[in-house]
Amino acid sequence: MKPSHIEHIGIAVNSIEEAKVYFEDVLGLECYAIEEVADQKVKTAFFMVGQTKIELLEATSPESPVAKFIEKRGQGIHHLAFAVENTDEALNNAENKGIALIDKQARKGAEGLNIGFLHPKSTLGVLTEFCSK
Ligand code: CMX
Repeated sequence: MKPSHIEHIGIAVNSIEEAKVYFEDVLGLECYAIEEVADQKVKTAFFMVGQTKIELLEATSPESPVAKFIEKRGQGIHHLAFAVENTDEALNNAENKGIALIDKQARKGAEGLNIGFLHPKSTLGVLTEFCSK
């Protein structure tokens, strides 16, 4: 059940086009994929740093969790995603230990990964995601 590594760090941004400039020109990272995840109402852009990714998140609708987040808190770190062997098992394990789940079961996220979220109220204010292949 122990996560193998931090799969990605999600950062909420107003505009991927504008935010990309910092990651590319200042940090020298390469944006290797841009993908819309309709289910989550976001557009995503990915950069690799070692075995961890930076995931930029731009809302595609005012009802997107990312739009609500930016409205309340402004741009910034939105969530932390752990790579696990099996997302459903990791969610079950967390629930059995009293953690409130956002997703009872894994669903498909960016890059075809199986993803599931834990509620930030149960995880020290940090929206937490499990990801597995
Ligand atoms: N990190 C920490 N706290 C967060 C948060 C975040 N990313 N987003 C919301 N919250 C907090 C709010 O600040 C608020 O706290 P207070 O009650 O103290 O004010 C509380 O959660 C409720 O916030 P809300 O704006 O009323 O939003 P909702 O309850 O409607 O939704 C959440 C919050 C976390 C359940 C929702 O954003 C969610 O389901 N997130 C998971 C899915 C997601 O974020 N998808 C986008 C990324 C997808 C991807 O990576 O592919």
